[in-house]
Amino acid sequence: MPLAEWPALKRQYPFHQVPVLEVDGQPLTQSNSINRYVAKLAGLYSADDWQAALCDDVMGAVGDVVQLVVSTFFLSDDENKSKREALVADELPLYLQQMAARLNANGGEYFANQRLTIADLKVLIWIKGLLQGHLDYIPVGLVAEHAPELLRHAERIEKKIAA
Ligand SMILES: N[C@@H](CCC(=O)N[C@@H](CS)C(=O)NCC(=O)O)C(=O)O
Repeated sequence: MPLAEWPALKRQYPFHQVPVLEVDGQPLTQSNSINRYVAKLAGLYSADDWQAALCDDVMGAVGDVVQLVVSTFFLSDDENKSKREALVADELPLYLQQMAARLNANGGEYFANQRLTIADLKVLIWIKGLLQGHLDYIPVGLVAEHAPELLRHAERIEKKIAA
């Protein structure tokens, strides 16, 4: 889809945003409600309330930091540069370090439940995005610098889901 078509196309969605998952004619409009729903179907959520809350917490935090980067997408280059440099100096290291600490606090292998959950997948997608080098002014070395544990987590989870 050419980007020029998006402003008209998005009006079909309830909040003029994606993602949207439609199930039996009803839309789910929030990434994390979609994540939770499909994770439950796939056995990647926890039946334990506390472990489920840990999954939710990780998904919410990653959603917040991703939204900070998304908010720079349609800025002028100057504004984009200054906003992203501020993120690189402040919020991105904070979220990377906090997520690494969270992983360590839960045993170092998984974010919750001592097994693969949707929280691991949400973090994996975020980290892969940061490593791709598609985001101007956001150095790819940021993850290695602030959260090497998350690099190892990403490698492990990718291997596990490919197996
Ligand atoms: N709270 C929503 C936010 C979704 C959101 O921000 N979607 C952005 C793309 S990442 C969007 O579709 N924005 C409309 C636009 O770019 O025109 C969620 O967590 O799923």
